[in-house]
Amino acid sequence: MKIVDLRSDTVTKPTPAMREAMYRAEVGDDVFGEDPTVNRLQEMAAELLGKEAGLFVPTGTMGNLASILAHCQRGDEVILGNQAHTFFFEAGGISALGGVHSYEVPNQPDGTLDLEAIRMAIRSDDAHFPTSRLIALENTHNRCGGVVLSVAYTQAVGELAEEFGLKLHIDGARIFNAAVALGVPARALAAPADSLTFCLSKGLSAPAGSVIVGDRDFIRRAHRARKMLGGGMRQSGVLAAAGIVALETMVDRLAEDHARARKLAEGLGCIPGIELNPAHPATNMVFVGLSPAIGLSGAEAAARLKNHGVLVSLAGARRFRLVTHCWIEDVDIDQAISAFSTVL
Ligand code: TLP
Repeated sequence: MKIVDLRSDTVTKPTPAMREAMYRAEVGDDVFGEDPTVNRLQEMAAELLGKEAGLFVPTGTMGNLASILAHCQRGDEVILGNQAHTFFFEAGGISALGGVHSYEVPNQPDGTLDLEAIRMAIRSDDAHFPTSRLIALENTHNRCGGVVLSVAYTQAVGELAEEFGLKLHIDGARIFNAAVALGVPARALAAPADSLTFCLSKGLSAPAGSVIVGDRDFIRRAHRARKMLGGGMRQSGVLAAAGIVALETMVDRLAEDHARARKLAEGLGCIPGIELNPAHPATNMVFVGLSPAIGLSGAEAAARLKNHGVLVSLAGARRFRLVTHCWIEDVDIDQAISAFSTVL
């Protein structure tokens, strides 16, 4: 039986072209800035996102953390969504390691933070308060359903940040999914931000790695933070080579993942007991709820789906997340729909 792994797009493996490029990669000591392949990836990333410079980091988590450390001092505050990956899933690193305080603003269902709520969260200059330093957005927004923040919204937040002398960081782990879904260049989504992290290891299918982009001075500080966090990887051109292939060959095809996510949602929507948000999927994620009529817990349903070769991740007691990616084909979508239909 074929295993249809819809737990995440992080399960994607390097393509044959990536393995070939990894084998052939020219390398050097990247902590000295001497790995030509890493340097090429960083330049490509900066160019694509319309920023001065880039920095290759091992993970999206380190990319967000190094960016926040490069923007903030201890006791500074970052305003971010209460559903943000950085708030939820990054082990509290910004406060544990950076002494950075978080101010959580409720994410709206469309992944945005209400502009007025951000404005209210910005502290006045008072010794009682932490110092507001940074606003962080997430695009696409994972826990809000893989939804996309528009260029106009991002610009509005950028203007607000500027009005109060704050910086704007974007967790753009899946920024290329957002760009493809909106039909805009990724640089348009990055333009209002001072920094952005994107991942090569998710829908773009590289084995590991993320890139931070921003201006040269910011990247210099992020480079120091990366070293401090233990992320100076030496001959990491072997990994960067796969990242270059990812950027060259895997971006446009993300539209196929989005189309398959829609097909999956359509099929699941016909099964009694399944609850879906009719406005979704916006990109490659389908969140599925179980109606009270279904007498199984989420964990029980997931275990039964696994017996039918379909892997999903739990996103709540009775909620799953299903993520399409380049290793998922049309027949796999059919297998997933029929497994749900049998199990429920
Ligand atoms: N997200 C993973 C899990 O951690 C939930 C996933 O399967 O989706 N930002 C966003 C928006 C992310 O979704 C993720 C990973 C990260 C950052 C962290 O990236 P990594 O895993 O490379 O540290």
